[in-house]
Amino acid sequence: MNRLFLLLAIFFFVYPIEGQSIRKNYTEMTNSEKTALVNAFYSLRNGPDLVDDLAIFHRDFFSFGISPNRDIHRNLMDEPEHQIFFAWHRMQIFEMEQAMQEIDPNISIPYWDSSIDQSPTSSLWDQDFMGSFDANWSLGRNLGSGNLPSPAQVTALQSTPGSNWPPPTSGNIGYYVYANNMERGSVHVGAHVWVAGTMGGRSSPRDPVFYLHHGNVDRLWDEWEKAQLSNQGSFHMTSTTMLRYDGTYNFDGETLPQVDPDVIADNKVLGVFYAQNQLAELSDYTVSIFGDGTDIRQAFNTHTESFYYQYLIRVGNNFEVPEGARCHIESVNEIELIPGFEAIAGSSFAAEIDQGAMAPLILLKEEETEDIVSNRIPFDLNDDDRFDVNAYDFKENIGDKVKVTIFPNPFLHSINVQLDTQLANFKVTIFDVSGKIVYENNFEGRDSVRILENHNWPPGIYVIEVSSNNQTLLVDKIIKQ
Ligand SMILES: [Cu+2]
Repeated sequence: MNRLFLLLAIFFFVYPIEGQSIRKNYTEMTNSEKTALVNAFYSLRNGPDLVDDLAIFHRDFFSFGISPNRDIHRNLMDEPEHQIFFAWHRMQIFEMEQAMQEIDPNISIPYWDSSIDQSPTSSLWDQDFMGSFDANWSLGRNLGSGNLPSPAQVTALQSTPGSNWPPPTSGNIGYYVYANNMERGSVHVGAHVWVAGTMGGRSSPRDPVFYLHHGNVDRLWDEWEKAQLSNQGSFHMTSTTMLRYDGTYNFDGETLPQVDPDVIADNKVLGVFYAQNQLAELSDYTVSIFGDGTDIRQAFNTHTESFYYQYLIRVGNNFEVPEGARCHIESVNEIELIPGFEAIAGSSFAAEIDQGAMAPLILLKEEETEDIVSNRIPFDLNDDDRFDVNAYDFKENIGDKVKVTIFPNPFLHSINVQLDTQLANFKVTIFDVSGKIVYENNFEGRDSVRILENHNWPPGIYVIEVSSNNQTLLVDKIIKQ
C-alpha cells in the first residue's frame, strides 16, 4: 500500500485552535496524552468545578420514574423525555471535552471497552492514569464488585434491529428497545457496578472513569446507528429539548445553548469521530463555518475545527472544508487525503505531521516530560449517595441473588414468571412500547406466577419488570405473538 505522508500548510494563519475530537481507546494513548487528560480533570476541579457540577446535575435529575418531573434515566415512552439516556450523556461528554480542550486542544475523551479490558490491574488503573483519583477524591472504588459485560453480550445488544422504519408516531421501536436494553443491561450498568464506590451511585460522574465508560457507550450507539439505521432517513426519538441543554442552565456565568436531542443523534453534528486500530476515518462531513455560533459545534466555543490523532488519519469521501471554514488536522505519524476530500477556495486547511515523527516508523510522539499536578479535593460526602444500590439496577447482578426466568418468550396468551426462591412479596409490571402499563400485580409468598393476557394486547414488543421491595430483579423484553 502506498500511503502518502503529508506535511501541508496550505495557508499560514494565526488563530486560537480548539478541538473537535477523534476519540480513541485509551490503550492507544501515549504517556504524555494520558498526563494531559489527567491534569485536565484535576485542573477543572480548581476552577469553577465542572466535574462536580455535571455530577450533581446527574445525581439530582437521575430518575423520577414515570412522573411529570423530567429526568435523565430510565425513560419509558410515555415520559415527556422518552429515551433521553443516550443523547443526554452524549452532550455531557461533549461539554466536558470542550472544557478540557480549552486547557489543551489536543485532548479528546478516550473510551474504555469494558467487555475486553477487564483486569483490575490493567493500565487503566495505573497511578498516573485513572488510579490517581481514587484516593485523592475519596471515590471509594472497589474494582471487581460485579460483572463486566462479555463480548457476546455486546454483540447481542448491537444486533438489536432498528426495525419498523419509518417509525410510528410513538417513536422508533427498534431504537427504543436498543436504548432500554443498553441502559438497563450489563453493557452500561456493568462498569458502574464493577468499579463501585462513587461510580456505582447517582453521583457517578465524579469518578473520571465515568467519562471513559460513557465514551464507550456513546461509541456503541454510534456504531449501532450506522449498522442498524442506515439509509433510514432522519431520526426522531425524543422531544425537542432536554434537561441542562434547554437554553436556561447557567454554569460559570454562561448560559448553555439549547440542544435538540434528535439533532445530535448524529455524532458528526458535534464533530465527533471514533477511531480504532490506529485508524481514524474522517468522511461524510462538512466543517463548520468559522464564527457561526448557531452551529452546535461552535455554540459552546467559537473555534477552528482541529482534529488530532496519534496514528493514521484518513480524510476524504465527502469531507468538505467550505468557504469561511477553518480546519486543522494533526497526526503524530500519518495523514492520507483520499478522493472526496475538498478544501474550497476561501477556506483554511492545514494537515500537519507532528514534529519529531517524520521518520515513518516512529509511532510515538516524543514524550514531553510533564508531571501530574494533582489536587486532593474530596467531594462533599454529605450529599453523596454512593451507597444507593438502586442507582443502577443491574439485572444479571441482582439476579445472582434472585434468579428470574420468563417463559415462554415469545408468548401467545400467557407468560410465566419463575423465581429460584420464594419471596415474601414481589411485583410484576408489563409496559407496552409506548410506556403504558398494561399489567401490574403484587404477589406474596410465591416463587412462580402465570400471567394471562386478556386477549386485547396487540402482538408486538412489551417490557416486563419484576421487582421486590422497590429493587428491580429483572427488566426484559417480551414478545406477544
Ligand atoms: Cu448517567
